[in-house]
Amino acid sequence: LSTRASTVLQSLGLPTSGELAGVYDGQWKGSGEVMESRCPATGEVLANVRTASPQELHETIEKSRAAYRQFRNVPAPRRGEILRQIREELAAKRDNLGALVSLEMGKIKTEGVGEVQEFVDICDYAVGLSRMMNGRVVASERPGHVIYEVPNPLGVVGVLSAFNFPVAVYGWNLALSLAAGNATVWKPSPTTPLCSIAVSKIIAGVLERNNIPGAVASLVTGDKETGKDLVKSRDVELVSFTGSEAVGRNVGEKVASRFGKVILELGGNNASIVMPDADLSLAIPAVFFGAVGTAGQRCTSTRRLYLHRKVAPEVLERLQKLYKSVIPGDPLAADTLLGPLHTRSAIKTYLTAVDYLRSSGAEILTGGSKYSEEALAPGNFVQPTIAIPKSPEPKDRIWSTETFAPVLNVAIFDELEQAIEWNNNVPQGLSSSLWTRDLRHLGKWMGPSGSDAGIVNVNVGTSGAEIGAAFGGNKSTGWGRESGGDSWKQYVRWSACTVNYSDAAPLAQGVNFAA
Ligand code: UN1
Repeated sequence: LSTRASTVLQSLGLPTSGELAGVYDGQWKGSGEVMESRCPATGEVLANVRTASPQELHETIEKSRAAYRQFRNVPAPRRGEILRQIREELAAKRDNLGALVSLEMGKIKTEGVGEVQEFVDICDYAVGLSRMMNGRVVASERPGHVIYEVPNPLGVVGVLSAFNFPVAVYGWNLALSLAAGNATVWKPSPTTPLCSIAVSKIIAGVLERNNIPGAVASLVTGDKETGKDLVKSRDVELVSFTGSEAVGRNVGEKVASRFGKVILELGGNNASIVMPDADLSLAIPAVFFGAVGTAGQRCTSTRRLYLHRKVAPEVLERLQKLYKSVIPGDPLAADTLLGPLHTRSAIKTYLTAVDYLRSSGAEILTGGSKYSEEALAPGNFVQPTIAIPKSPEPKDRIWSTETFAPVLNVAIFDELEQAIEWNNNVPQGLSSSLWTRDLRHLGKWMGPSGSDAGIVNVNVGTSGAEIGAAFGGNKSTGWGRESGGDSWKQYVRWSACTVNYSDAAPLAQGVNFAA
């Protein structure tokens, strides 16, 4: 292993040779296939991970069920105290974990560290929540009666997370699920097993010290089949899935067919709209971060840019300057702004998208190919690209499909209504952003005829949401909500409890059933 990689692994107590156990249910194991973790910047194999056999997955779910039956009786504030300890451990290892995210996923260090911070933040949120998961007292129409709406723990939560946020998205789910009194089984992306092992080790240590069964936070690394089996299991009450629309459709159908609960976080295809009255010194850097940050591999990445005709030339000129200043390279190096795409095959996705742009008559303003520097050749580096497609028509696949790479498509508009229509006329509905200082535009944008996305920002880019609000998208993004807001309410089972304190037993709605 290179010194670069072994320093990161050692800082987290991960072995630098041999095979790692990729399954945890109170004990570390893994007798399924061996999976490679590969560094997207160098191509180096970072680790070989022993994944879950079908039998081990089955046993893990059983152990998590048993753990849930015990854990649901632990008082919620006590569960919060465990989350507080997890938070402390994560914060203490924030830098090292952030570096591991960079090493294995490929995002630059500040974003890797930011992702761990996001987990810390949601832990803080869930600690508070553990004393605030309040039900309701409802007025009864009957004398001497009262109705309580009571949230109780739900059961086992299956979390299937994606490569692009290998730590934070699990964090959102774990924190709420644990506060709610559930057990989770985590199936991470097959290409980021090290992040999941490092995080699970931290959590396991805290659970152990608190005499809580480790299967409250189980881990099953594996491939598609492992994911499918987890999704199918009737012993998993809630499946939280982050990933592509195609897989998400399958997951949704499978879970619905067994009457399970599901949270879907699928593709985004997010637009920024710049009005002529916008403060361009704020808008331009934000679009730059939204489109180029994480090498365009956030669900929330800016993929469409709608510019008012009056500001289009200036915005494009200034944006291109920023694009030209991008330094690609080792995501762990301090001055790097652009890391690699996560997988080799993503290069092909990128090149196919650019080819289609060219062949359909788009103008490529900047970027449009792989980097030719020899030093970058072992990694999956592609140039951030700005294109002006020939037609602004949202139905064209250029506008209607999500390409998980740094490609920004631009169109020019004259009226806000036109831009909002373009913003909305795609299948996805995750994030959207309007740049304006005019209150009237803001009202339109946030109101009934405004953006139909789940995230509707003003003078804030499409990506980089805080944890406090519910995160998620509408339409083909799957309508899921995670993280803050009311998301926690999905991780509990609600009971409507009508209690009669009186000496009579009247029926509701005045029904008379006397013999
Ligand atoms: C994702 O891309 O799957 O809003 C999650 C953001 C991050 C989370 C992104 N807080 O960009």
